[in-house]
Amino acid sequence: MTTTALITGATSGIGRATAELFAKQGFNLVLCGRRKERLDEIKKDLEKWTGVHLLHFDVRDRKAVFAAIEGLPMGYSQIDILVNNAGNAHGLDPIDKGNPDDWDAMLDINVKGLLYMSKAILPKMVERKSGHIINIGSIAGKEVYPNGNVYCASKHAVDAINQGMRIDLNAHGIRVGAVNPGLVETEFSDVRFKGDTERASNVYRGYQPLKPEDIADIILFMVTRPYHVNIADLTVFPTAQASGTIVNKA
Ligand code: NDP
Ligand code: 8X3
Repeated sequence: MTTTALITGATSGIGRATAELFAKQGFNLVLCGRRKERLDEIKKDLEKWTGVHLLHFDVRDRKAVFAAIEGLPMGYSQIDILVNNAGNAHGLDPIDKGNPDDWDAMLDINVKGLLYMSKAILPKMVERKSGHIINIGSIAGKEVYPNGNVYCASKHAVDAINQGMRIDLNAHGIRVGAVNPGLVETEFSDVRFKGDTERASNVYRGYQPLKPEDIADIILFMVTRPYHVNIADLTVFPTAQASGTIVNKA
């Protein structure tokens, strides 16, 4: 039977690269994001390989999340793989100068959005006693770096939720694992620095950052292991990076 995968945040970066790789693998896809035109473009592009169903909502909107999952059409309603990827950093400020709107965005999207998606999809996985959840964490969920405060808190929460899910879903035979990337060149820094493209591209200068395709490869590897193999937690850096704060730049 065809595998169906749902990817949140499929309109750019890691989510988009994963969608493309999964499509080439022949997985049936449910792709989510807020930017509808991007989703339409991606569907057009990937339909040469596989079936694609689009869901257009903000993961912060709990009702919209549940309505979208309940309304999945035949052929897309059995989600075998959930990639909880949607998320971003908003700002990079010392805690006393941080903007509470940025804090709300990071906690609501990166933590609560991930929970809503999982809650909406889990009942059928539990019923079938099978499924695979991949949570996209970060090195920011393993270490705290200067001015990272609330983004790091949101990704530490993802780390805890990943562990908690694995424990609670163990009895149901559901695989749960996290990928925790270091620096990946995507739209991440454009969002973090609110469209300051010069500051954003500086993050990736002077060394070779990871590409979103590098993370997609790892996600594909995780979901294509035999069912008795669950990669629980995986941290990946560009070779030039040694920790959240140590990057060997030219
Ligand atoms: P991008 O900014 O390129 O992609 C983020 C994706 O998340 C977009 O598709 C965006 O879609 C979606 N998204 C953001 N907010 C919402 C929302 N409220 N509702 C629905 N979808 C949303 O960044 P990345 O690909 O880098 O980020 C993907 C994940 O990887 C994130 O969880 C990030 O924290 C994590 N990560 C990134 C690293 C990096 O260095 N780039 C390193 C470690 C982890 P749209 O705007 O269309 O809604
Ligand atoms: C994204 C990587 O180092 O900007 O999670 O936090 S970092």
